[in-house]
Amino acid sequence: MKVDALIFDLDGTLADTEEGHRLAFNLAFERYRLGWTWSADEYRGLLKTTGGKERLGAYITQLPVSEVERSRLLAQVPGIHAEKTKFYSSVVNDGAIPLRHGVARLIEEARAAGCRLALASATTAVNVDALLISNLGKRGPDLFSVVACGDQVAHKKPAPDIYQLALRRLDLPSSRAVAFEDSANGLSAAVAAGFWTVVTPTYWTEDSDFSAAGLVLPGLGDPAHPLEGEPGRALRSAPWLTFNELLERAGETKPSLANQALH
Ligand code: XBP
Ligand code: MG
Repeated sequence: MKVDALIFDLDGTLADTEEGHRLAFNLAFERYRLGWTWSADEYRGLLKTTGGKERLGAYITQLPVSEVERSRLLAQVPGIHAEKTKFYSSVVNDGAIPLRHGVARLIEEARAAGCRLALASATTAVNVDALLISNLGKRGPDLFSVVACGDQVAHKKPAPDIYQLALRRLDLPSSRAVAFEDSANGLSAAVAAGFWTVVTPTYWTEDSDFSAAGLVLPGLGDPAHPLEGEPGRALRSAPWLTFNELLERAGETKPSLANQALH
């Protein structure tokens, strides 16, 4: 399989961002004097809804309040979310959220091989630039030929829309690209768009069904952070996922024959 592009999800895949999002939501709740605080446990459950605004809406919908109060709260979602995004992007701009191990390495290997890069994320556009610039320098965003994100599509993951948008903008069929995800919703979206997908779960997403993935790994790994038990468990050539092994694996297995790495 010729791979002309790698398409990365952002939150959880490029970087482990959800603790930052959770703290930013709680700061926005304080600013709005809502009396809400999302614990890590509660937030893990809320993450089943993709999209911060949609997540807030789902949370309000289940609150034991009158319909009048519910409508009042729902009308505040855009404002609360905008406040949250301000808090979140300042945390990212302070460099508090690094890329996951192996992401920069694989991006470099792909670029050296002439393979394009794209992003397909539910997160708000300003968060994308903040993360790429804080981790890859001011030219970070330029490394990505396409950034499909946030409200550019009506239906967020698990709908395939954001991946289909990225493909249209890349002018590629899904058979010429590989997707990278961290969550069940993200994997469903990528598979529905026809991708062979690598999944690297995080604490926030690990208890999910990833059987439709082409490859499941605890991370991408790199020489300074080799994957335990690799090569030999899920990988063949190195203790991290190399671009060359990615090409080999993407060309071989159908998603239903996924090789699951033991965690
Ligand atoms: C993950 C999401 C996002 C973030 C929060 O997106 O669902 O909503 O949790 O960001 P992905 P916003 O995994 O597709 O990158 O509050 O800006 O939505
Ligand atoms: Mg994600």
